[in-house]
Amino acid sequence: MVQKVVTVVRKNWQPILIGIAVIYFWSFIKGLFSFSSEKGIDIKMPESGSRITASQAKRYSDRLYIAMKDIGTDEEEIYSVLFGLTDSDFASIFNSFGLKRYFEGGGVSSEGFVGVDRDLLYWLRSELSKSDLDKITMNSSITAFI
Ligand SMILES: [Ca+2]
Repeated sequence: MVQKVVTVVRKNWQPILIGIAVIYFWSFIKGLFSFSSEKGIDIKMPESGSRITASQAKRYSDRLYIAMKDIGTDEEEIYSVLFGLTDSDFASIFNSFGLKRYFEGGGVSSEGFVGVDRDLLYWLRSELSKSDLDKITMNSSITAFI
């Protein structure tokens, strides 16, 4: 039996190797590309009591997006937006941000079919380290990162 398997493998090592390579390649491609059908969940946070107007929320969410969308992260810019805010204030920014496509592989925004639409919390958690998030918690009354 074992002898037979060894003989079959010996005779067919090329197609077996190709088969394994195809499976590896496919799982790699699948991990790399998440198609637009795999959307994040668009949940709104409760804004009641927010001190931030809709247009301010838009400006703040744009600033956060610009601070995160390229390779690396502009932590200082994120701090300058979020420090001093409350949960309700943050909710206004979160809701204004909506879903933006994020490519985990490079920590960057994505215009094409690569990446997955993610909300602001996902973006911030991906872009910032635990100590960055703790810093925001300590310098604001935002509880989303606790
Ligand atoms: Ca980034």
